[in-house]
Amino acid sequence: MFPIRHTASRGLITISPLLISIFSAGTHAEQARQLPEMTVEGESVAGPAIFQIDLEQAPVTTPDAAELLRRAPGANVNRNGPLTGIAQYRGMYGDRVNVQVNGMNITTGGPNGMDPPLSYIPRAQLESLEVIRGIAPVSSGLETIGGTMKATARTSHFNSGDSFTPSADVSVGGATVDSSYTLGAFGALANKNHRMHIYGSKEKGDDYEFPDGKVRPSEYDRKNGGIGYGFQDNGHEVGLNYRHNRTDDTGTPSLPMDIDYIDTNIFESEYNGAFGAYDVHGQVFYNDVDHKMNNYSLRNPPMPMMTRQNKSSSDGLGYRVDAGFALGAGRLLLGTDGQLGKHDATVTDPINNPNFYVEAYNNVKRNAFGAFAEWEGNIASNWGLLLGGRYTRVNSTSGDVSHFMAGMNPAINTLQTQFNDADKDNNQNNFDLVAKFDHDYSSRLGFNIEAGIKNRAPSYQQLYLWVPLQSTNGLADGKNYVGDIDLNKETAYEAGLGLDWNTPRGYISPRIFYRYVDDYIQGTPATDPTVIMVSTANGDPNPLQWSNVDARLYGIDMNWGASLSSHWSLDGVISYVRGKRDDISDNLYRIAPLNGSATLSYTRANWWVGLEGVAYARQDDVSKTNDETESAGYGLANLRGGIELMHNLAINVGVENIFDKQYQNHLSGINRVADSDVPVGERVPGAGRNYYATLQYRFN
Ligand SMILES: [Cu+2]
Repeated sequence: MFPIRHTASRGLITISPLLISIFSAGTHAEQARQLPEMTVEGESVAGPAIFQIDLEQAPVTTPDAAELLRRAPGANVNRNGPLTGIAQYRGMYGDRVNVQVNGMNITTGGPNGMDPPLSYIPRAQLESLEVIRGIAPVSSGLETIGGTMKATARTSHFNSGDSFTPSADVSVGGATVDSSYTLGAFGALANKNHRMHIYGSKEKGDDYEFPDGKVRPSEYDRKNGGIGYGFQDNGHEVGLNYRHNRTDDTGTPSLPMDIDYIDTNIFESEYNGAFGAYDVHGQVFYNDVDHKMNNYSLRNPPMPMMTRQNKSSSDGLGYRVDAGFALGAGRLLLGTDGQLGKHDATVTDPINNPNFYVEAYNNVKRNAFGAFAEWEGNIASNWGLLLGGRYTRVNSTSGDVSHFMAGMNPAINTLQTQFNDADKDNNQNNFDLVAKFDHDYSSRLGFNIEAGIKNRAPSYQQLYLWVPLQSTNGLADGKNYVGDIDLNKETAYEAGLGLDWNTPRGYISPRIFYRYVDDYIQGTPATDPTVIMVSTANGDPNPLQWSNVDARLYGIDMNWGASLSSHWSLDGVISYVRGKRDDISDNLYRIAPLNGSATLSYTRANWWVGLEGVAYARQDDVSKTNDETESAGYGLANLRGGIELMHNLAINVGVENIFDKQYQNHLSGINRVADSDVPVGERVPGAGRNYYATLQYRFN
């Protein structure tokens, strides 16, 4: 996202400094600097519609930005590897959550979710990470059934003068638990008309330690960088940005293979400007991904002759044009957007069998086109309304596939022929509706109520996986899956209630929600004997097939805090969600258990210290269908601190998991690697005691 978005008037409402200081948990120096820029898109009156994660409290050495989601109410992360964090919000994850990077939807390249959107902004380059609370406005994305999150990378900003002023930022960090280091650098040059910047980061870590040994493979190696330019004159601004990501050997112990490399180019362009009473915004972006993964570079294959490699490539083109203008006691935003994605993936065996190949996906296309209208304003004194409607058309199709065994193996031949003879088009019409009411009961108490209908068309894996494989966008349940070309879209009916109570001494913002999902897409036991035969030969006699079922998700999440004295404060987050099938008696898979965290902070002008407690309850509401195992609860303690040594030099230090506790987070996957200190079939344990330090130098 380009900086003009922070000041443009298209539906952005600056919230009061009081609310900002209340809802941003920490009150650290870094954050205080960012406060004046903060705006809220969405609700207008009572409470924070967006939860902005406090980056200052979290170490720069955490390589994966998705890890920070645990700090937002209702949010969490499904972890399959150190750089492979899949965003979860209120029990939905993967394609269901609209995760935007600089306002873009990245067309990711890993058919098993190895490069989720947040993997494209390394922690060291992250400027902000926001979670829209509750039902996401229809303007926030094409498909937002599971909510919207926004990650924004550092960028350059215009200043007020004619002469160019430089600014720079360098950070260095290290952590003991995985012997890792992080390097980040950002430089910018700007005047009132031009701005330009260049940036880069590198992170490298070894297999991390837990109290009983090491998790193998959990090493990582990522380089990410780019350049950007912006021009503004007379109220019009254009921005351009190019980013390149190169991930090399990185473990994903919960998946059948590890990352060999991920090579991604991202091109962004954006326009903002005013035409009379109309604020116009447009963006066009493109990305391509070249990706290889295998089961022999970082681990031993399950059997010596079973070496496998998967090469995949994807590219995506996205656009958006919207215009906002005053209408009644509010503003109307009209827009159109689109996302065109293409995917290919082929499994080979370059080590033991050069003839081996399976086209898992060939020339798969998923094109979404949308249009929306959203009005936001006051409908009475102390009553605010956001009302939006959207239509999105999603067209998916696939090319023909082939398998090297089709000529010899009648079962594979049957599956291949069935798929190639089928009409592979799947077209969906999604109508979304959202209404959010806000009521200011008093200056300290506000209520909100919201309802929405949201849709999601099936993902390409759910439609076009024709041969039983573990290709599920990172479910990591160890099951073979096949798709179904005739899947219907999912439709969620959701309602939520919340209140925001703020006083100078404390605040609390609970939200409760209930969501019924008609035609929820879930793997159910495959019944086609040919599928079962091929899957059995492939190691899983009980494959699943993507199907439309029904589901319910409900829960409560909140942030809260208390100001204990002028220097002491206590802030926390609690999240609870329950996910159930509605057609049979079963639970949804990989749902975060009840969890919470609280930080006791002591803050002075130039330094702060925080003692953080994190607690997860046991999860015994597990999915029988996905053979999900239960997990035990646990508690962790972390100690963090920061100091500004000089005006421009800051040091952050900390120790995480102080008591070196052995624990397994429910959302970390099941270990599939034999040559690890974790038994195969056990949930991957969390990291042991970790000391970290980062040093950041800013020049501006
Ligand atoms: Cu992959």
